[in-house]
Amino acid sequence: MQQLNVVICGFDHYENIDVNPSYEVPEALARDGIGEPSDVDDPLHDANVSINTVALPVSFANAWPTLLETLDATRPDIVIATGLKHAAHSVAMERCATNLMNAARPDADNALPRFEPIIKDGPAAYWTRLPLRAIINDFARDGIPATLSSDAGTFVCNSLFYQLLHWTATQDRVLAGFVSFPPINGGSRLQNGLDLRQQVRAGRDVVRETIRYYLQPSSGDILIA
Ligand code: PCA
Repeated sequence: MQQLNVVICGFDHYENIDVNPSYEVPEALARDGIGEPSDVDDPLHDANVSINTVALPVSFANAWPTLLETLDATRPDIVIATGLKHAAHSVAMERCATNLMNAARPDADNALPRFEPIIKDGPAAYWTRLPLRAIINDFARDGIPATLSSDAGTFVCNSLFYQLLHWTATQDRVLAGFVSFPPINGGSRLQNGLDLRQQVRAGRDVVRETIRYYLQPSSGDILIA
């Protein structure tokens, strides 16, 4: 049985959103777990999974240091970062993070960076190594509306994701990704969105597929940074 440590982070308070899926989904997964293996051949049988969560400030300066504290304390094998996309109608799996901050509104510290790199002289972008194809297939099976997204914008979500992948590139064997959730529908005037159960299910699919891929990578070098 292999011990696998998973960190799932979200944002603690976001504008005037009452129930933030990027806070609720990590909490639900830590509380309720990721479910049973699906059949006898499922690699999930071989994993003893522990999940840690952390809620981050919507701050260019402080989101990443707060996550890094948890990473240093828990030494995870898998890191799933999450955020909220107001205008989204589906769960978006982010494919890459770009080295750009360009805020249209101030963050929690009133910072408003315009066309600035996140890491001076850093690569233009980093690709995630999450098994996006398998995840999207699971979403289809579970009836979860989903998209592949080419970036998480230019606000704090993208900045956090870029710094996470920059850090991941220095680690031996860590898989990291970013999930953008739509608003939770039902309780507000927002027309777009998905109910919380669907979003928790999406989060569970992401973690389950990433663990499977971690244990049985489909290509020999895929986890080598
Ligand atoms: N969404 C914002 C920051 C925090 C969040 O959940 C963004 O799109 O960058």
